[in-house]
Amino acid sequence: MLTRTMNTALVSIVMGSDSDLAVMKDAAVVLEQFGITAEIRILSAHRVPEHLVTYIKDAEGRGCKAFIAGAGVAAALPGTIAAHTSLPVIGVPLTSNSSAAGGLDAILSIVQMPPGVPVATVGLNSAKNAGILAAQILGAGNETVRAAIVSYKENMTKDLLAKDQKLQDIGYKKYLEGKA
Ligand code: RP5
Repeated sequence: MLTRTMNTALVSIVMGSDSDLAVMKDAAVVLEQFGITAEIRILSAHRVPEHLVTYIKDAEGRGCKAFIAGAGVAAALPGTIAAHTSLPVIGVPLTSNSSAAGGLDAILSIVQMPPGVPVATVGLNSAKNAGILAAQILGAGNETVRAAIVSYKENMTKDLLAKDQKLQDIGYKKYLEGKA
């Protein structure tokens, strides 16, 4: 577990709307597994721009080390955060009921940043990967977190190999029946 003081979240998870929360909570879940403290906020770059900028500075001042930002449609949130901080920003493009492009609008809004203002963009709705990437960034300077990530990856390997073994043992028909 990383050390923390009161009100210190090492990772800030921000989203543009509460309609994003069902997906974005995946980042919080995986960070919790790694023992990393996170806080979750709803702060749209378009709807509450001044509040967002105030929050970014506040989070930095309290010891935040990385931002994860999820948004749909004209997804300005990750880029706006990146414009206001020197900390790493991970962007999560989200599908949204308002999207006429199935989430492609958000992908393009988030991924194509101008030189000098990068946002590390994960896949559509991939908040879990955003959480893992944030942990890997923090783990580069913290052996405890790094060990937790190594253990997570080892378990993933074991799980996959066990599935392959089961497939060899029972064949694809029974395997699929078991999944149904
Ligand atoms: C974006 O607009 C949000 O990130 C959300 O994905 C999308 C739609 O927001 P709501 O209309 O559901 O609040 O800013």
